[in-house]
Amino acid sequence: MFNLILFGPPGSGKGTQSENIVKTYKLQHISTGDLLREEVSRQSPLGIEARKYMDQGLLVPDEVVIGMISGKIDDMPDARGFIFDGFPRTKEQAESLDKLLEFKDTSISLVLSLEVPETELVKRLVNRGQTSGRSDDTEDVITKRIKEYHSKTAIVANHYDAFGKLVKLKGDNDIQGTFKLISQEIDKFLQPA
Ligand code: B4P
Repeated sequence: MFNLILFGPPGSGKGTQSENIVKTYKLQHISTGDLLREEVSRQSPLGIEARKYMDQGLLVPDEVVIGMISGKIDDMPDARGFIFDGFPRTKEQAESLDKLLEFKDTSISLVLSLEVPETELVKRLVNRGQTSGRSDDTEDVITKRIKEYHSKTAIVANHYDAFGKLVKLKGDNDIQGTFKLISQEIDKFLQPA
């Protein structure tokens, strides 16, 4: 099994590149952002709770997110592997993911960190906000999301770096250019399906 974490600040292209990776390598995509947005649009109790945090640019509490991921992994026992997109976002989430995978006799194979300058992140997300209708794609919420990334999420990279699993990639090329860099790293583990 090949398990990839796509890591990076908000707007670095995790969701965009996950689509390319799924098409080429046939991995199962787990995006906590997408899962949370589905709950919000269904107005489930979890979604109503999550929205309070998302609209302020804050991370949703760990226990909510970890519970969602565990169920998703269990739903796909025959997967070739998983792409974790936007998860883990805290050290606690990283430790929980490691335990969940260990329980299934597998582990994280690779962490690809998309490095993008902050001015470009803001530009991309403000741009997306003009059409996405996402309440968190406004300039003041984007600024808070980036702040939250630096205070709680950036340290997750150190956690995997200590195991020799982290690779940093330049994420401000165009979409195809960035995908080429990503493929070169995945190809060291797994051939396109
Ligand atoms: P996410 O849905 O994960 O969103 P993201 O980090 O903003 O986006 P991503 O990096 O995927 O960027 P994208 O490809 O879309 O999180 C949203 C919120 O959910 C969080 O703030 C938090 O509240 C909550 N949440 C999610 N996971 C959580 C967790 N684990 N724990 C707690 N809370 C959690 O790209 C952005 C834009 O850039 C797009 O418009 C795209 O077209 C453009 N773009 C991408 N690549 C480009 C390129 N190379 N060149 C030009 N434009 C590009």
